[in-house]
Order: sequence, then C-alpha cells, then structure tokens
Amino acid sequence: MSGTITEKILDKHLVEGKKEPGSEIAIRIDNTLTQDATGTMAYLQFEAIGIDRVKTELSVSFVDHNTLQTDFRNADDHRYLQSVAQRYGIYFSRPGNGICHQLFLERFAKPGNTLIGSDSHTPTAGGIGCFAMGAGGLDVACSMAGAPFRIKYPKIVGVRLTGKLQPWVSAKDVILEVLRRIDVKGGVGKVLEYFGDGVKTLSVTDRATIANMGTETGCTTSIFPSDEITKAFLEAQGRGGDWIELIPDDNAQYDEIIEIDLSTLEPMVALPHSPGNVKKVREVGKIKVDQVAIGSCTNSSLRDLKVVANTLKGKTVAENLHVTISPGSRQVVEHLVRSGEYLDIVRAGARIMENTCGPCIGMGCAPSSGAVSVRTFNRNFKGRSGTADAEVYLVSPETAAATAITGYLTDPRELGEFPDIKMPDKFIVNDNMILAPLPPEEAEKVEIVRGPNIKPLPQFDPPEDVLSGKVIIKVGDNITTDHIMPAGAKILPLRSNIPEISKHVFEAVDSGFYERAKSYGGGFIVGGENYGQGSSREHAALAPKYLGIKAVIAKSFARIHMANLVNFGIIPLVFSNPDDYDSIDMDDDIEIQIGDLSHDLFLHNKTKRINIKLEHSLSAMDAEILLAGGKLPWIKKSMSGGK
Ligand code: MIC
Ligand code: SF4
Repeated sequence: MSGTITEKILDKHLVEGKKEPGSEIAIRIDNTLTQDATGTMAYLQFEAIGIDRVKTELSVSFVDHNTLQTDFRNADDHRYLQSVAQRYGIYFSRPGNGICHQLFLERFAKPGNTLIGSDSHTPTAGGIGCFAMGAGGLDVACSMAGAPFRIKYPKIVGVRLTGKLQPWVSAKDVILEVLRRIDVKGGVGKVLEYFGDGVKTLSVTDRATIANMGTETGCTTSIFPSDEITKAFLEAQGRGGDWIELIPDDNAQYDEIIEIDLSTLEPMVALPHSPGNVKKVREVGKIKVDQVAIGSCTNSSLRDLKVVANTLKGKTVAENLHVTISPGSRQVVEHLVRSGEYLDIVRAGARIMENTCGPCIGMGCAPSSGAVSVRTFNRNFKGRSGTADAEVYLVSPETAAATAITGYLTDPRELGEFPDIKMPDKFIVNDNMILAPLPPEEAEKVEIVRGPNIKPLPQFDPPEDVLSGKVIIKVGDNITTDHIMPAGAKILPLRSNIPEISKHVFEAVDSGFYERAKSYGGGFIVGGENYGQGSSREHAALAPKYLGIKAVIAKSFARIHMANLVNFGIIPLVFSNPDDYDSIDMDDDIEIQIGDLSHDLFLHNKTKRINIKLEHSLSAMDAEILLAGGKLPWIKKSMSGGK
C-alpha cells in the first residue's frame, strides 16, 4: 500500500532497503542545493571525488549566507563557487539574488521530486510537495556524483489541519504550535505530512513556512500535498509545466496523527533560548523590546512582507527600537517596489537589508547587550544572534510588525482590522541573476579559481583498533551545532579553511576546548540528549575531527549531525544506560576497543576504574565508512570499483 505522499515519493525513488520505520533505505536524488557557507566544502569534496559533471537532474549553488565581504576571503569563496558551478554543470544564483530556500521554492522546486541540500532548512520545498532534506555537504557532493542518499525509513506522522486561521494568525503560528506540542526532538526519525481540509486554506509560501521550521522538531522532513493551490503558484511563477498532482489516498495510513484546528490558533512565540519553548503571545505579556528583525528563509515571502508593509503603513517604528527587514528574494523586492509597499516600509523607519540570511546567522545587526530581540526567524539558540546575552523571541511577521509599532511584545490582534493584502496573479520572473549550466564542451574549459582562503581538504587515517585518550569536554542536552561550531560574521569567512576555523570549536561553551584538544592530541566528547541539533554544517564534525576527536559518546544524536560525524570518521556512540552519563567526567582517561563495530562496545574509564556499556545505531555501511577513515576515502574507493 502506498497511501501517503511520503510513501508515494519514496516508492518511486527507492534504490535499496525495506519500507520499515527505522531500517536504512537508499533513495535516488533528483535535485541538490548548496549555499555558500557549506558549499565551498561540498564542492571541494565533489572535486575530490573526481566526477566530470553533476549527475543529478538539476543542482543549484546559492550565495546567501555570507555576503559581507569584509576582506578577500569571502569574495574568494564566491569566485570559487561560481567557477566550480560553471565547470561542473550547476546552476549558480549570484550574491544578491536571494535566500536559497525562498529562491528554490520560487524558481526550481518540483512536486514529487527528491532534493537534498547542504542546509538544514532544505525541507522548505516540502511546501510544494517536494521530498526535501537537509544533509552534510559531503552527502550532497556524493549525490551530485550520482550516489543515492541513505536515510532511516521514517515514521509518517499525519498532521491533520482543519478549519481556517483567524485574521492576524499565520503559518508561523501553526509551526510554533507543532513545536509547542512535540518540542525540538519530537520529530526525530519522522516525516511530518500535512493533510486535511485546512491545507486548502494555506498558500504555497504559508506551507513552506511550516515545512521550513519543521526542521526544528528534528524531523527528517515535512511535506504538503501538491494540489490546485500548488498549481496556481507554479503557473504564477511561469512554471505550470512542473506541476503534478500529489495527494494522499483516501485510505492513507499514518503511524501517528496530530490534530490541529487552525481556527483555534492564536499568535504564538518561542521564548529564549529554544524554538520549542513556545507560549501564546498574550500569555507572555508586554515585554519591552529593543530590536525587531523580519526575514529569514521562514518568513521572507512576498505575502509575509506585504503583511509587514501594510501593518507599518503610515506609522513609525517605536522609539528605541531597531527594525530590520531582509527580503527573501529579488522577486519579492521587485513586487514591493512596484506596488509602493517598499516605500511604506522605508517611511516607517525600518532598515531594509540585503536579500540574504543576514541577522539570522549573526551576519550583522547583532542586538545590543542584554537586548530583547523579536525575530521572524526559526532559531533562537543562545548567542546565535552575535550577542551572547541577547534574549531572542521567535514570532510571526504579524506579531513582529505589531511589536515594531508598539515597542513591546504585542499580540497583533490588538491592532484591530487586518489589512487588505493583494497578491499578484503572476509573479515578476527575472532569472538574470541565475547562471545556467554551460554545455559540456564549454564547461570542460572553465578554470576553477581558488584564492588563498581556499585551503586543501584535510586527509584522515582510518581509526586505530583501540581508541584512547581524555574526555575533552562534557556537555548537556540539546547541544546545537551553533554551540559546537559557531557561525556569525567573524567565523563564517573561515568555512573553507579548516585549520583556522577549528580554533573556534566550542568557543562559546568552553574557551579552553581548543587548547586542551591540541595539548591532549585529541580525545573524546561526552554529550546528552539530541547532541548536534540544528544546522547541517559539517564543520561541526570536520573541525573536531581535525582536532583529533575520535568518538562522541552521547545519550542520543540529531540525524544530520550524526551522519556528518560518520562522514568524517568520528564514531557516534550512545550510552546503553543513559544514567552512565553521570559516571564520566571531563579529563577522565578512557579507552574503547572498536573492532569492526559489529558488537556492543565497552568504554573503559581508566580514571574511575569502571566499564560502561555503549551502543550504536550505525548501519553496516556506516561502519564500513568509519573504518575506512570517512566517506571521502570510502566513496573514492567504491567509485573506482575498489569494493
Ligand atoms: C543555519 O541556519 O544554521 C544555517 C547557517 O543555515 C545552517 C547551515 C550552515 O551552517 O552553513 C543550516 O541550517 O544548516
Ligand atoms: Fe539562512 Fe537563517 Fe535560513 Fe539558515 S535559517 S538558511 S541562516 S535564513
């Protein structure tokens, strides 16, 4: 039976494996996307695999994360990315064109396709019925080289939407409600598949907002049907030919059901410092706010910014408040300019930024010390804004605009009547900032340009039979990749320079980590539940590996980060009994005999003179990759017929 949308797509793309939740499957990947901050590493790895041209139906390289260009390093990355795209048959979206997920939705995403992207919010394309997943750059490189992508067959959770959202309540409030119910690890191993009559009341960009921030539940992806509304969106983008209908069968069976009556939802807010810490805005009360930041891949569509423009129209942003707006794409900007709504925003005193990730990843507009920042973004991890003691609240564009006017956290329903929002019948399509792939004869002649900031990939040896060393750090639950490998304006330019970026590992958590890792010659990390949640950045595995980390022993792992650990030869191990977490401390001397990783393992804590039983959920192939010293040596061997 293949009643759900998820099953329909997975059935069509299945290359290997059984349709049983938790068992490993391999699927064919139609499309890939990368962004600049993860892209340089992904393409260095693609080059190292040694394929002449991408083997996917379509691959796109975006530049949206780091466009500050405070010196040559960033510009070097952009130049490298453009030349590599032209060399290997990849579309290239030039800096300034927009945020990868918004652009992919507008210009490339197809219902029924599979997509992996080197960014954790790749599931945004689930809003159009595409099965889209975040992955590490190396996995994306492998899929560009034609390799299938491996995931655990997910549990399929049906999220039944009924009713219709009230005025001033929007898609962001829906996903905040999902997060309120299932929190930041409630989606692990699952696909959130939306169905029911309420779906018809949501536009494609509303659906994309929900699918985008579904990432924060830890799910494999989120997906919506492709229906008449999807068709109208694609037609309005001049891409009607890309539409197919994709709806669940009447007798579709879901592993679990979540019921949401849209008409009962109210404006919601995620409080510091977790996207899962959700309350109703009216319950939280009137907190004084210092900054409002609107945009990000979650809430920067034309619809969202029209709501903001029409709410701000004729008003001035509150005194002492600093308001920024980062539109999702040039298409969005062009519409706002032509309709005059851009002027409404400018006149209200909001600062319109570039069409990039901007403040969402700490690229400028950091809040002041101890500030309260209200954002339409998807993550509010401590320090991510660039200010360690800032308090970040996540809300809808409606709540952000209302807050911008009053200066304190405001339930937008207090503003009275909802403005009349007019969406265009056709979008203004202008792809002049997207370079199409060159034909093979021309592509072959393209010279790849590498500046001094593009350092060669580090090489790693296979692991020893007995791993030994000290615990270099012990951390708690829900450690994010932002904790492990921070981003922001200072560190993002180092993404293609592993020796330099590795100096910043765990910087905000424990400034002694780098020195200890160096002086001990590497060792181990001990973590709690959901270790590595958040971003797909493989630097959170690659840089620790460079510092000699051999294994991470945790209570549980987030999906993408665990795959990245395997890809770079760091062994992800789990305590058989979670209480054993308490019997291991920083600086303990430990030893683990790994053998061929086919058995349960024991950790010998030499300092405490105890043995601790460990487990892992590695597949046979993961074990092979780890024993080969990582995925790059492994794939090179397998592609040259060495296995
Ligand atoms: C993020 O939102 O954390 C990022 C920056 O987009 C990351 C990717 C990266 O670290 O480059 C993500 O979500 O995967
Ligand atoms: Fe960019 Fe923020 Fe979206 Fe990540 S979450 S892709 S940094 S806008």
